[in-house]
Amino acid sequence: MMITVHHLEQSRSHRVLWLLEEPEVPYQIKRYQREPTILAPDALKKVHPLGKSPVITDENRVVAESGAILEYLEQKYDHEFRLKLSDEESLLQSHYWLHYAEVSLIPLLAMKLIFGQMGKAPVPWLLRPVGAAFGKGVQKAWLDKQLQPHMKMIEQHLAANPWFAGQRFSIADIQMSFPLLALAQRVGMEQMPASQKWLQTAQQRAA
Ligand SMILES: N[C@@H](CCC(=O)N[C@@H](CS)C(=O)NCC(=O)O)C(=O)O
Repeated sequence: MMITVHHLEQSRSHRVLWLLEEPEVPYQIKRYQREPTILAPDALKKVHPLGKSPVITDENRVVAESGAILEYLEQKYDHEFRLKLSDEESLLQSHYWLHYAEVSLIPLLAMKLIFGQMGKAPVPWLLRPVGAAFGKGVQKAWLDKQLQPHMKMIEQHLAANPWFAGQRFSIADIQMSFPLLALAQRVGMEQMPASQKWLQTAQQRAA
């Protein structure tokens, strides 16, 4: 039985497709469209109780969480070591960025999205000016300051290393692609030339 990627449009599920394309593992895609609320449709809850994407099915297994999926697929299918790392230092780096992306960086970027939307629907139109001012205030006084050291750390790392795990492209780069694309869109990367270069180089890969 083939791997099925339960793929929600415009979501971090692109990471799983990218990973499968790197070592050219055969897979099929089941597509899901977002509801008008931008939430995932209920059909995804039939695959996994949280109903989030990405989630994959492989034989009789269901695997969720992007980081766990990337590690599972790499372990099981990257027979030719196209992505697998072997030296301890790179592995440590790869683990760090794999977890850091979802646990530390993405929650701040999700807040950026939410506070940036407070002047728009579905907030009732009468409250939108107040919502917009509140959202801007929180971003300026707190959120943007929180994001600064993250941006500095990422930029310094990519100025010193071509890839997140060091010298070789790895699942850490695939995992970090989602928050870096969100950073580029929601915050801007004018102060991050090495990160911009990383994004361009990563996007030029055939996979
Ligand atoms: N930490 C999870 C997050 C999964 C997640 O929240 N996915 C979003 C798409 S980017 C989703 O399914 N959103 C729709 C919803 O929450 O209903 C992962 O990395 O897989």
